[in-house]
Amino acid sequence: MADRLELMGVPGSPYTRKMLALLRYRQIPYSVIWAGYRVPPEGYPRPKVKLLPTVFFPEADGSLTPAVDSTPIIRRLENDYAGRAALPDDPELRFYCDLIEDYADEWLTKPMFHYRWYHAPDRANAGPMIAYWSVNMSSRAEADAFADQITAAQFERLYVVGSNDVTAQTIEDSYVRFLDILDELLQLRGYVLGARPSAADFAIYGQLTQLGVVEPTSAAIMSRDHPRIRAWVDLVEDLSGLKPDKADWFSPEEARAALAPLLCEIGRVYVPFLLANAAAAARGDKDVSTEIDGRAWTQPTFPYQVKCLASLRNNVTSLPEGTRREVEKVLAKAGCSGLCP
Ligand SMILES: N[C@@H](CCC(=O)N[C@@H](CS)C(=O)NCC(=O)O)C(=O)O
Repeated sequence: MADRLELMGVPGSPYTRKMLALLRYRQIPYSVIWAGYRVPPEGYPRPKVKLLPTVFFPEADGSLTPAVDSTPIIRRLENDYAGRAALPDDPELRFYCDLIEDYADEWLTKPMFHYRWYHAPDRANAGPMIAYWSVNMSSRAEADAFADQITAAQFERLYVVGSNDVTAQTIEDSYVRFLDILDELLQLRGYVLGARPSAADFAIYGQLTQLGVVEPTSAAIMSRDHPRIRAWVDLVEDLSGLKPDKADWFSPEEARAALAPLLCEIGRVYVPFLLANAAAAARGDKDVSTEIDGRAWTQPTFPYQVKCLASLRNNVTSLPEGTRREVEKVLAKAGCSGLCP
């Protein structure tokens, strides 16, 4: 099977779904192994950090190297496989692509995890789903026992993404505003950066495969108010037949106008979080305590998201001079100046 890329993941993992949709769009042959680290497949190496999806890259000597973290994996695949790029060449578009992908991976996953475990009807739905995604032939009693265990553990872990009784409204409002903005954006040319999908679309899609389909509360909001987005989630699942063209990307001018509302939303919730998280980490604080969207926000400090901020700032400084000036103006208007070093 060395001519196919193997990856391990579960249907309830937004990052697994992000990766699968990207592989299908890019027409990269793959085999998915539906499994997680609770019952890992025999004979496959384990990565240092056990996250899903895990992609097993074949080496020249026939061995497999496990890799996690969808963002660098997507960049490696852009180098390894030609054509049907998911990253735009234009440096300004590429900057927006990286930023929106990061927001989807790191912020939208807060609504995703919150809706999965915060409200009782959503918890009651998610527990058995996780049990059966993981071991589909379990007896009902075994599945229920596992569901109770995972539900109790995940409910206790809601604080890790910042979900609590004070932030619940902030998180849910941000989901609703995001859907309003995405609905308008998709209406323009079908995808976030024009008439062809990018890593930003696949990152959003991954989170929405859960928020819009699995979690009853957030899925009902999407179906009721944004049927366009609910339909988009089904379409983006398999874009293997789309024929992208270079001219399908927005021009930088089009992108600035089209993306302004989304960038403002990123400036409203995600940038303040990134800045507070990095400041807390720099002080050696184990918790972030700040205000987001007019309400108190508390959660444990996240070292990974300190790296996200550094990487976004590095993207700004690496832009060609003229582009950097334009991007800095766009970011200032959107309340994202914190991303400018
Ligand atoms: N930044 C990573 C995040 C991956 C991630 O957090 N995966 C979750 C599932 S969606 C995970 O593996 N959690 C631990 C587990 O399920 O055992 C990515 O983009 O791939």
